[in-house]
Amino acid sequence: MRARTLVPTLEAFLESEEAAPSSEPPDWVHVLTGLARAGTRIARVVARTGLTGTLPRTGDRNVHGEAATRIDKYAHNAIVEEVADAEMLCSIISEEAEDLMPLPSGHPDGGCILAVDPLDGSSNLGVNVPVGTIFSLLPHSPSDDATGAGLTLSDILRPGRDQIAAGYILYGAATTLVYTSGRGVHGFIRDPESGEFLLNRRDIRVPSPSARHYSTNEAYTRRWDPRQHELVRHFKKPPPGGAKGFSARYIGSLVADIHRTLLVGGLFMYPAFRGKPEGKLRLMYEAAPMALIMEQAGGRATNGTEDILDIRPRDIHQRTPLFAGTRELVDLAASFLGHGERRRA
Ligand code: P6P
Repeated sequence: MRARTLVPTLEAFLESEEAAPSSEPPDWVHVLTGLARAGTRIARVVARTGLTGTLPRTGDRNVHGEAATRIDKYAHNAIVEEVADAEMLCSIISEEAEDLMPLPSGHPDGGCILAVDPLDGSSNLGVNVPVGTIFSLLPHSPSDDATGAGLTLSDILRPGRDQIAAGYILYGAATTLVYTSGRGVHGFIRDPESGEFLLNRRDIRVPSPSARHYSTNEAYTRRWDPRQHELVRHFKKPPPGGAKGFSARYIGSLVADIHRTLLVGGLFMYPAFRGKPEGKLRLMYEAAPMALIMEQAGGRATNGTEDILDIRPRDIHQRTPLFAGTRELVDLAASFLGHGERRRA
């Protein structure tokens, strides 16, 4: 029998990579392993969506007026249950909850806030398109009331550069967990036999030169700013000297589009446009975690001109335009959209 090469599980990797020698791993690791347990539960329900009818509308609407489905609620509840025991956690921001969710009173004094989109893109499940959970861990000063009720806005509304860790779980052909704690980006695949998340990509880097992909929903072309028009027209121009041109790639599921961009490069764009003056994507639990992943992998993420990680949120559900991917392509976008000099990719 071929010896199975021993690859570290998520827990073993965290213990060896995130803990100082001969000491306990930092408490946020318990939140991450809790998210992995929730991801396992969510993956099972996602895989059976077609059989169990978990997609129908619950009849209520989420905080943004979008029709919520049973599986969105399930994902939110699974995450809250699985991370609630983490000693480190003091409060949760969720796309599925209007306000900050303080943890049950008497919860041990936590050291971080979890901002999460429990199941981004769930409307795609009906046609079996990959969807995902996006998470961000932010610090908060332990002196505050541990139940989270006493948290101050300045504790919660922190720029993405303050994140302790961030990442996503992609429910696709394989269930993949990707995270960073500021020391590189690492990818794990869930082994259906053992149920363990096994390391399959250590220190992921956005390739350069990257795939010549641009990724955006061109149905909104009529509503774009003229500079956005010019940028996409630039991608469509035949390159000089017969060099390879750009291809369009757009799945319409943020975690899937970002995961492809992380692994092969390119430029993902969800710009602001007429009718969506701040774009569609959420800053704290979609753009900021993806921005930390991209920067840690050698890429970049902006709102078109300003780094996402430098933006201080005004409210927990604030939206932002997002341009993320290969550094030189994000810089190129900024040269079209900002006031910098025009550059050619
Ligand atoms: P559009 C899914 O609904 C989502 O929130 C993201 O996953 C995705 O990137 C975006 O919306 C797609 O939006 O307007 O292109 O359908």
